[in-house]
Amino acid sequence: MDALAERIRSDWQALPELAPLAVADDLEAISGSLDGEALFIRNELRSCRGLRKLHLETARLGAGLQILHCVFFPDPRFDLPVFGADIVAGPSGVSAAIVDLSPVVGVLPASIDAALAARPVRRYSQERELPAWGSIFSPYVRFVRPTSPAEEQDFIAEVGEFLAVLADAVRAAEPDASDHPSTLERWHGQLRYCKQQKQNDKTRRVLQKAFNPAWADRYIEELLFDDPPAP
Ligand code: BLA
Repeated sequence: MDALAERIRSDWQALPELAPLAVADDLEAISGSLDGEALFIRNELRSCRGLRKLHLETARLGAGLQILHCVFFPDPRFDLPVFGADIVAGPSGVSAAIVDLSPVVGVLPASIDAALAARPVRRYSQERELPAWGSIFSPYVRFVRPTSPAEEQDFIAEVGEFLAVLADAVRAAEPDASDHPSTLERWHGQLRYCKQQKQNDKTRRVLQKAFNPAWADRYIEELLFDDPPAP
């Protein structure tokens, strides 16, 4: 978890015009307790040229559960995919590790598709099945349960590869006008991405249990998958 968070933080430093993005005071560092166990969530937000919101959440919920959640949402004026990663670890190790560059208009931009296709193929002993709402992900999505330190390192390397492909695309991308039909189509695609992610009951249940249902709903609606503002 810590190695991956460091990897993401160092990779986003290289993005053009990286700037802090405001996060509500009560959502930046959240602590609470559940059955006497400490809960802690840290949220880091940035923006850069081409990406409207870069979000890294690191959470420790009780002694058992550690979560890394990361989404980079594109500025809809740019033809860029959504970067997403989610790692969930329990006392017995990482149970879910997922990373993707997800298209917002059905298919990935051709140069990104080609770059992802050209990556070395990595195999994991336990590949996992995507839930139905996972139709938003690209054909290159990785969803695995790493079962050894070597597989964990492989997964971190893969996240680095996805981020490198995105960083190249960010540097090359030129914006369309705010009222361009492609911009509007990509904005609608991002709304759909957020709507699908909100169907992940596992995220909602964990947050509801650790905090309370109203707080969990607000957290999901306002920070994790808030609707993108109209371009
Ligand atoms: C699964 N997400 C999970 C699980 C938990 C969370 C507990 C179940 C773990 C397992 O099946 O082994 C919990 N994830 C959280 C919480 C946060 C979080 C509390 O991010 C708080 C911030 N989820 C995302 C993003 C992706 C994602 C960005 O937030 C992908 C890009 C994917 N998480 C994802 C998927 C599953 C998952 C696909 C498996 C869901 C399933 O099998 O039904």
